[in-house]
Amino acid sequence: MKYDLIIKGAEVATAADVTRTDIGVIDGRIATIGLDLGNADQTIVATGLYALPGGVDSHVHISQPAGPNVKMADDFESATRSAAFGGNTTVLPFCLPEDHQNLREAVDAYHAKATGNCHIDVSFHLIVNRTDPQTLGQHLPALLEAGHTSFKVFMTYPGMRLTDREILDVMAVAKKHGAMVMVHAENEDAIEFLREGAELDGKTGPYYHAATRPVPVEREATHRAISLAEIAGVPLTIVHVSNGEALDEIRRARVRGSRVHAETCPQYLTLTADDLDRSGFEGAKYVCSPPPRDEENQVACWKGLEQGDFELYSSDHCPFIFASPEGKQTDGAEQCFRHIPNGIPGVETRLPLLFSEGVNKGRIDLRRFVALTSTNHAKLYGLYPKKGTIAIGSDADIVLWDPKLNKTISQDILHHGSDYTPWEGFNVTGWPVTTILRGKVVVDNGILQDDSRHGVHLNRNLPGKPV
Ligand code: DUC
Ligand code: ZN
Ligand code: ZN
Repeated sequence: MKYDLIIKGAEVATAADVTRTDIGVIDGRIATIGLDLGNADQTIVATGLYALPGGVDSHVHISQPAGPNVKMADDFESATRSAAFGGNTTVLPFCLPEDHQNLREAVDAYHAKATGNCHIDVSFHLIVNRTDPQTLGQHLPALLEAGHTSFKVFMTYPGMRLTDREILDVMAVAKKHGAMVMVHAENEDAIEFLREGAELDGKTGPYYHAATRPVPVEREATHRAISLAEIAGVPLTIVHVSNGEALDEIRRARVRGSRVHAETCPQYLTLTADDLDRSGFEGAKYVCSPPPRDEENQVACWKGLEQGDFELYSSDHCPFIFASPEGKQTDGAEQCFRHIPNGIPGVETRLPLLFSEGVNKGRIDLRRFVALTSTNHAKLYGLYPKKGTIAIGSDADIVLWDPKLNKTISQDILHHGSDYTPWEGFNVTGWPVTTILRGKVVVDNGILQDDSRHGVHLNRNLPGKPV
């Protein structure tokens, strides 16, 4: 057999095994896994490296409308470039309808933004922020059938949040079509109560973003979301879980027999609310929702990863420029935290942070790293086994990983559209050196190889079960 590409000499890791073997690629797919493969047009010698399934980051925000006069720092070109440098080959951004758009028009507009601009593959989750009969009766079912098999609902943010009844109505559509409901679990009324109190007391700096979204706000909403899903009879995914009490709600639900999936993010493992208390307006760089907590909750989230409670580890990449009136310094933000755009960049640093803090520190093994960063995302969101593994017939989406490469994370070495990283100065060991999408090298040793932007949109199957 003549291969287009052979990767030789790597330790090949999947969610199940780590084996020293070679990989032969034909027409963008893995054709053979074994030794002595013979000839290829291109051979990459990867001795001393791991070959991992390309990262699948199932929670990113790209070119998402973010309010009047605020602009997200990444478009599809810059976000997918940054993701590729970070060892990812697929990202799943959220499609949020603007006020004048219905859900179908919003998806069309996202396709127009993404087409021809992606360095890696993408697939859109939907955000359901309206529950009128046309949305629930026509647009959502048609889009689910067309392969957008997951959507997110919000329990916070005026204009986005749904009532309990609305969430139930949306869940009923998910049930009919077998789709996955993702929930942003924070109690908006409780937040507004606390926010008004903070404002009256003159507590308006970035830190009070965290103080007015304390753990019970998330714990209560997590419990309620799970209860609603039990009532509607659907599985659900709680995204960006930040603390031990919310995770306890998920554990208890599973003991009851509920199918609840859970995601956490690097910010809940490595940052704390004290970061929002940095001097001047620096704390705004760390404003995201839910906010980073304290060290005790970091430990609880690490335990959740170690024990297998979290199936997903995503970036929640939601980038804004710090030094811009269209970003973190938008009108009114320096006067009150209420106006600071929520979100931080992180698609490029997700994998190195978990490898360094998780694998190198003995908290998780390499197979679990692969499951948390790639395989489970592909399984849960209907992309497996095309994505998320190294197996015969799968897309040849492979990241070559140098487990010994030491880097200090810094804005200078990243490729996102934001002007800062929350992990400035954070030291990591383990870094992606080559990212391969469907058999083509996209990034090699810090250089974008091929700017022809081969990424495509993927229609997805129905959700499967993570490992
Ligand atoms: N929710 C997200 O999922 N991402 C960023 C901000 C938010 O509230
Ligand atoms: Zn969210
Ligand atoms: Zn998010």
